[in-house]
Amino acid sequence: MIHYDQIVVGGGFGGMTTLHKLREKGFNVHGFERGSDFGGVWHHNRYPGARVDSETPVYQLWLKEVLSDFIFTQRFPDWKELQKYFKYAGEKLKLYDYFTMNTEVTASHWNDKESLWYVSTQSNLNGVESKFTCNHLILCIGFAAKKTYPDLEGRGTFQGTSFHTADWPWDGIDVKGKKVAVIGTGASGVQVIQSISKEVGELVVFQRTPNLVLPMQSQEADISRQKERKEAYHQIFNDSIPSSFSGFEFEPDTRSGKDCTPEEIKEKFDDCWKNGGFRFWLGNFQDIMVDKSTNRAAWDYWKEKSSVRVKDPRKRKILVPDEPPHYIFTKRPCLETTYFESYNRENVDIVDINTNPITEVTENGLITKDGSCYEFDIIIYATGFDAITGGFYQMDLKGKNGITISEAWENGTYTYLGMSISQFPNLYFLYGPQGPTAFCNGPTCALIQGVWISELIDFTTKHGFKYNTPTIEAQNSWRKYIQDNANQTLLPYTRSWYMGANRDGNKPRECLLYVRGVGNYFKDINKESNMGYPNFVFV
Ligand code: N01
Repeated sequence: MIHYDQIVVGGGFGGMTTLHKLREKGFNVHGFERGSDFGGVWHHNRYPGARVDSETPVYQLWLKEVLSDFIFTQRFPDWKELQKYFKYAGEKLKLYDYFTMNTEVTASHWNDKESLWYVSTQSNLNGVESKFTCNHLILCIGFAAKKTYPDLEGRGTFQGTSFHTADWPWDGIDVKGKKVAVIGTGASGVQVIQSISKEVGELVVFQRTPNLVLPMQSQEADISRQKERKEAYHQIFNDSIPSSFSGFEFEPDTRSGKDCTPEEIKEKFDDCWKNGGFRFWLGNFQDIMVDKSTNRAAWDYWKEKSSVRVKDPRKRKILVPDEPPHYIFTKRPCLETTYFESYNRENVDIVDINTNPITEVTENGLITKDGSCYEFDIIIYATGFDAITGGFYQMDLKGKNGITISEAWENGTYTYLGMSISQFPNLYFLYGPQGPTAFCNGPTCALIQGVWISELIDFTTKHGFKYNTPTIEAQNSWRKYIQDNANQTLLPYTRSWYMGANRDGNKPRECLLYVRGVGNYFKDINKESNMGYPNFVFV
């Protein structure tokens, strides 16, 4: 059986960064990626209109070796440009030699006697199963590793074509003139809808919750500025982490909306709206997700801006209701360009499945509670993911004494620093539960967590320890810290994937994210390492 010092699972930003950092330290590290290439979610999410909501240049690997050549042509690159970028970065960093593609990690079991992880894999090409051992296991599986479908009667009986947005057929699908259903209006749904509405014959959108979408505004990348700043990127990025809230090049306004005059509020909102991207959310007043009056002012502004864009009063009421469906930003907004205008087309309709749920999938289409039968050629499930923790549950992951992750998290999610779990020695993860994750530019998280993990591994190895594991006490207080901070925000009021509450089932409702911002997170984790890891046991 082949042995590695470390195995990295996943070849997106997290896996590429971490493997690169471990290799720099001279370890014998190997990675497995279930897709056929690097990219993680950007390998799998290739539906029409898929493009990232985070801006370049910060949305790229923060590794100096790959910061000077690649020029992004789009401010918010689409999946094609991102796939090109990942290929470039994989080649430049010589990562292809260290990753096995098309390979799913099917099980990872800790062996107490040998202090090793036994990792089982299966090839997606020929089904061949293999086993490996390693000292340390790093899960870089992202927060969207497990797709979810609605639990609908007859879902398998549909005779047309149906698929999840994260499984868009590789050779594309011709929607021209077809009758198409989209179920779900999260980021994936919004992008698909605005993209295919012009091509399809008929489109019916089944919406549970209106998406409080934000304007992308300019899509042009500032290429000359990119070129000018290339050499300084590494410094710019590294200098900005310790004070940044979300890893972007803009910061929340340090004022509280509740202390501002209506004129000041309007001026701020206008500015955020005009400049686009996530500014209306993450560059807005610092109390936007905390104070109900500031939050309400943002909703009122959003509603005024959005409602004028939908002509049909019935459709408008579904898309832009009179009252907020939830506190704005307590669900993840997404960026749009022509989302509302799509509904002004005669071939596009919308059904509010909150009041009139889908009751059945038939051979020909869908039936809703009021008895309406809809016939389709294609049903697109834009129904999202068992986010953040789903990827852990779907792996056969066993720690000390054979404990499963479901057993370890039976009473809620417990981690230390959003990177390790106490009964799972030498196991680490990035961009997952109880880290900044959804409130952090992905590559920023990949860098700060990847570096931190590689240093802990280095420390463990250099001191001749077989393994490290955080104490249960440290884990309990980290969980409390996460929940206490989240409880000061408006997040717990809303059923969202941030709260593990976007799907049916018995996942505990709890905030799964670190809400104090990247800068504070950076300080918290570095406090632990600078003090010599006092909350870890080393054996
Ligand atoms: O998934 P979602 P997504 N019956 O969970 C609905 C990132 N991302 O793939 O809101 C009927 O957001 C559900 O309704 P509700 C980004 O972080 C980024 O769109 O739960 N409907 C919702 O409308 C994003 O947030 C980018 O009431 C059901 C939709 O399906 C995250 O990935 C692009 C249902 C799911 O929306 C996930 O986005 C794409 C059911 N049983 C994704 N279950 C960019 O950067 C769920 N829904 C651009």
